[in-house]
Formats: sequence, C-alpha cells, structure tokens
Amino acid sequence: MKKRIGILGSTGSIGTNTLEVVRSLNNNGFECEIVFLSCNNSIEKFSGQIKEFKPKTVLLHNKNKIQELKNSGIDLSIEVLAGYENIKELVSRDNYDILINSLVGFIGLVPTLEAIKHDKRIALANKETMVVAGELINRSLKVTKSEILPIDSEHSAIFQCLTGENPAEVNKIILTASGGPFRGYSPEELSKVTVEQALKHPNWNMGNKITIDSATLMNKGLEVIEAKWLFNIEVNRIEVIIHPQSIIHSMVEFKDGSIKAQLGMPDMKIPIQYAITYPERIQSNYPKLDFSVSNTLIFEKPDTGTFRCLGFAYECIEKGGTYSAVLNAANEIAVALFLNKKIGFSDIPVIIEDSLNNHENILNYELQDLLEIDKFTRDKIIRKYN
Ligand code: MN3
Repeated sequence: MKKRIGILGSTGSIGTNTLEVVRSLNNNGFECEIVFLSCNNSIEKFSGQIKEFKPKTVLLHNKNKIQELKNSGIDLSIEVLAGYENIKELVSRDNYDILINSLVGFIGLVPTLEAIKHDKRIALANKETMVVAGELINRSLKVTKSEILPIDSEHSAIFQCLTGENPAEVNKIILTASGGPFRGYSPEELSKVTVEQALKHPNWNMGNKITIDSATLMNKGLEVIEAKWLFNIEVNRIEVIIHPQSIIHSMVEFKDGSIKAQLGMPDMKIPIQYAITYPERIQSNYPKLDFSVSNTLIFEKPDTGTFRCLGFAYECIEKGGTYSAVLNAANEIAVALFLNKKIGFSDIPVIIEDSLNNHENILNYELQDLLEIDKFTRDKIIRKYN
C-alpha cells in the first residue's frame, strides 16, 4: 500500500536526504507519496522540491517570504500555509500516514505531540523533542496507536539491535560517538577554535546546529537522554564510547555478555529509509560498506573533563523534571551565539552550566511548563550576551 508522507523541515540535511530516499523507494517498488512539506526560508530549494514532488500542501514558516515562494513558479493550485502557527493543524490532518520530523530544536515538540494524538507513525530526527519532553511523550504514546521510529543513526542502530529481543534481557546500550573534529584537544586548544573549524565534521555532513553539538559532545549528551526515553532504560545503563570511524552506529549488550552492533556507511539515508519501511527492508543503491577499505575500528573513552557538555546531560537526567528542557534551550541559544561569533567555543558549556545552576526544577511538568521554561532560559541568555 502506498505510504503517504509529510516532511517538516524538508530543505535541511535530513529533509533533503528523506526526499532522496523517497525517490529511491519509488524506483524500488515501495510506493511513497509526499503529502506535505515545510521549510523555514530556503525558497529556491523549497520551490524545486515542490515542483518535483507535487505535495498537496506546503507550509512556509517565514511568512515574509510567501510572495517570493508564490512567484517562484510553483503550481498555484497547491495549498500554501504561512507561518509556524499552522503546523499543529497541518500535522493533525488524516491525509497522511508518516510524519518525518526533521525540524531542528525545540520547535519540533508541538508537532510531535500533535502527531501522537492522531495515531501517526513518526520518523523522528528531531532529538530535542525527546530531550525536553521524553516523559510527556511516553505518557502521550500510551493512549494512542502512534509509534516513534528513530532516524538518529545511533538510535536506529539500537532499535535494529533490539528487534526480536526481550527488553528485560538488555544489560546496557553502548552509544558510539565520532568524537567530532576536536577529539584529543586540550581545554586550552579548545578555547581557540573557530566557527569554520567547528563546522568541519570528520565523517558526517549535517546541518550547522548538530555539527556544533558534535564538536562539543553535547550531541552525544542529547542522544543519551533521547535513548533513555526511546528505549525506557535507566541512564546508568547507557554508555558512551568514542569510535572515530562512525562505522558501528551503536551496540546493545545483553545479560549473557553477547553484544549486537549495527554497522554501515555513515549515511543518514539508511536510518531514514528503515524508519519509513519498517518492518520491511527495501533494496537500495546507496554506497555499501567495504571492509577492505574500512578495516580499522578503534574505540576510546570520552574525555568528559574537557568536553563537559556530555556530563551535563547525565546530571540533568539524574535530576529529572525540567532540567533537560533548560539544558536544551541554553544549548540552542549558546550554539546560535557561537555561530554568530558572539561568544567563543568554550563559552558554550559555561552558558549551559549557568542556566542549569539557576533552574528551579518542576517534576511533574506539562507542555505549558516546557514552553515557559524554554522561553525564559533563552531570553535570559540573549539579554546577557547580545
Ligand atoms: Mn546521531
């Protein structure tokens, strides 16, 4: 049966890869239809996607560019929604089956919660959703037929390792991390790195926010929290190991000492495709791993003394409640300030730590609490640094 797909954030790295996957699936007998696309403001790219995939509806988050989009030669019979505030209504429609949430940051939360209410399959690339609201999301999932399938490569790996297994027989999850471009740097060396250096990831070609998160190891911290909620596992049973080749995407150790790993080329199209076609596997023509080339796999412990963001994530999960929402908001703003060259690389953990130290925790939070905490945390940092 044809899969009807909606993509949030279609011009970003995951969105672009998802459309490549859709093209490939359609060529390999797995029929997909693009029902809607959303984007913030990359009009030229968005317009090209609209012309090729002919969605029924498109949502442009940046209202000021609506006329530019309409003038770009798209079919004017397509419904065009203007502004992020339409996202909830778009996602609540019954004309599609799978939501690809590839928004970056906290803005991914509201559409995730709405899609859950409407029994959708959610292919989730927006890890911030699970970080800030994992407990609320799991509560919401219990009362619907909705399911979340991870697109994040580590979590897709874990999901694949757990398929066919009894969760009670899991000893621990081993999340692999590339270590980013500054692996082995001292704190002194880290304090001098530039935006340009931080944006050069050794293995993965990704959006700017996640690339900086990879360089600080915050990305792995966010992924520890994401794993905790996706797989309902205590945080002391989630281990992070540096594996610079990014060939093993993550592993699961079972009670008997057996370990399962998922391997592949560092190519997001593989986890994206699996989240769409699960439980099926469909032929692809993506480059395959060649062990005569990728013949060295090394592992080392993360340097949490130098890369402090990873430790913050563990602390936030231990404390529970809204700490992870503060962690995420402070990180999002600190990364934006760094990208805009308003602060240095080593200021990122300082800003996050300061926000966490000044937070009053709420244990049984609701969506409204998260919205307020997110805004408060951001505003406070912006007032100080802008
Ligand atoms: Mn990842």
